[in-house]
Amino acid sequence: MKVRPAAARSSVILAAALFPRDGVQPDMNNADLIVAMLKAAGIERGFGIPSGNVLPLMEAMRKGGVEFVLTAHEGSAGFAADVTGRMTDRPGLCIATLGPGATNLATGVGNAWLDRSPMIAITCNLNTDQLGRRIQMWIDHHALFKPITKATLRLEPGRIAETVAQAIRLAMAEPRGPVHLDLPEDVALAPASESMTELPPPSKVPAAPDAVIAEAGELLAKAKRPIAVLGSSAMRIGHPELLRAVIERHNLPFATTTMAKGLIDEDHPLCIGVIERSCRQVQRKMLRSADLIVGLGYDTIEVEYEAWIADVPLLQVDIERVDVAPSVAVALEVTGDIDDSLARLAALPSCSNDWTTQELDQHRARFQAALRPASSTFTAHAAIDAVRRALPREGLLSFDVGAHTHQIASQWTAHAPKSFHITNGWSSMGFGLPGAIAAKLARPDLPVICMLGDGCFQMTVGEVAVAKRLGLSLPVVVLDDRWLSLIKVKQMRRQYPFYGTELQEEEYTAPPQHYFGVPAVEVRNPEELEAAVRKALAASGPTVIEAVVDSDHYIDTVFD
Ligand SMILES: Cc1ncc(C[n+]2csc(CCOP(=O)(O)OP(=O)(O)O)c2C)c(N)n1
Ligand SMILES: [Mg+2]
Repeated sequence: MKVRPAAARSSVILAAALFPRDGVQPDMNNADLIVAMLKAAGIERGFGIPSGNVLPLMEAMRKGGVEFVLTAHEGSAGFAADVTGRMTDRPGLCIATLGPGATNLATGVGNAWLDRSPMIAITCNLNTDQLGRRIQMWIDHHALFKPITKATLRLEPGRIAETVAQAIRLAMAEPRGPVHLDLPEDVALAPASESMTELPPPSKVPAAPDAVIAEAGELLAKAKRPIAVLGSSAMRIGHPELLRAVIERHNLPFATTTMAKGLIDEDHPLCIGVIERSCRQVQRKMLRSADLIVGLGYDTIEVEYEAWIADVPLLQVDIERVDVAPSVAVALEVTGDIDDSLARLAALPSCSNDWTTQELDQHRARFQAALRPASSTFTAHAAIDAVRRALPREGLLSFDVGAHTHQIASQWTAHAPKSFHITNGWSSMGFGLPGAIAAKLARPDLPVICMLGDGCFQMTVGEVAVAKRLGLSLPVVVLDDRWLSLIKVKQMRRQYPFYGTELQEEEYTAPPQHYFGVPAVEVRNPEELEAAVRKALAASGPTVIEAVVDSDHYIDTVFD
């Protein structure tokens, strides 16, 4: 591995990140000062693509010990920064040049905006006196980033340290998200005229009132068939074990959204699986048999409540008020710091209900069977199971957006927080491979796999060269089904003819021997796939494994 070991993984890093009051060397320029402040906040690397305008910042990174990771596309740099933010509990960093660099980067920045990951996105611009003129590549970055960031700030001489400190604090404040900084080249190169600034800890969401917690307890006590649904806000809590404490205290069967998988080990006997993915009707029927839905950190960005809740009353526990259609029966909202709310819910007298172990076991078995229609061919669902078998329990998966997402989300058993990486708010193709690279950089000690559809692979294939350059052991499993299958399924459901969704007309033959020097192998059955993944996990670099699958069963399982 050519990567530096990850730093201590504490969620209180920012609180502890006290900058020296006078950490500015006499020969420091503003780019050096920016890097010194990012480093003091615990940021170890940034992803991006350079231009001449970026070079002063990159040079400062080289000297200042913040690694610059060259990606194949700025969108990937954004996705990688997003996953770094999720994994490390400090802002992920991404960097791009002006104009087209900035617009490419925006795809990854949008991911952090809707999926709520802490991020600092820096664009390196022309000299100050050129801004706003008709000059090659220039556009208004602040207008571009305004709708997809918490703030878009200018880095100005004399205000560099306070602006970076403000950006970090804002990115880390709940709800977390991206902050954009624009750095004109002359500002980067000018001598630093300030001291470093002390960074106060991020603001905390106020606790929910006692009376509301008590009322929530009454609702739980009354319910005979409550079901909890964990969502993506819960991914950012400081103590995920509190989720389990609440679930077990009140004997609550629990489902999750796609992004919340693994927050409680899905082997738990109260786990009923993921909602709104493959075979969602099986899950909807179960959810609608409840007499109370308890949303724990449920963020409607993944899926609106009204899509599945029908008339079951909702008890929502989150950091902010819920966004629902008028049809949703909101019984109570517990709005406040989630760790705090969970701790207090877990301390209430234990509630009992009518669920039986047998009923939950039967449900899980029915759901898992429905996801795997019988077939004599090498199905996508068999490929996903083979990958799960090959990845050790503690391993991490990063995957992509397509019909395979629905199938993976429903089939996969996630065992731990931060082990299952996907975008479901932004839902952008192209997330999987840069996400896997970032996950492996953040946790080089753990096995990581990337799984993605052939359409997503075509979009981001250049990133395998990045994994190779970094010396990352990374199996990249491509589900070769020759279609943008998710859109093909939608065409079928709407009775449109197939048009513009076929990736390749003829059957896949053997892949090329390598992509940019990364070895490629072909597999045609689950046994070959499992063996290839195990071998790739033991390799010192990435391996592309092309699983030639028959995904016809998606029409039975996806968007049912
Ligand atoms: C950037 C972006 N463009 C388009 C889409 C719409 N879209 C969602 S899934 C998908 C097809 C993905 O194809 P593939 O990677 O082969 O996965 P499959 O559906 O075949 O499993 C498309 C085009 C999207 N989500 N993101
Ligand atoms: Mg496909």
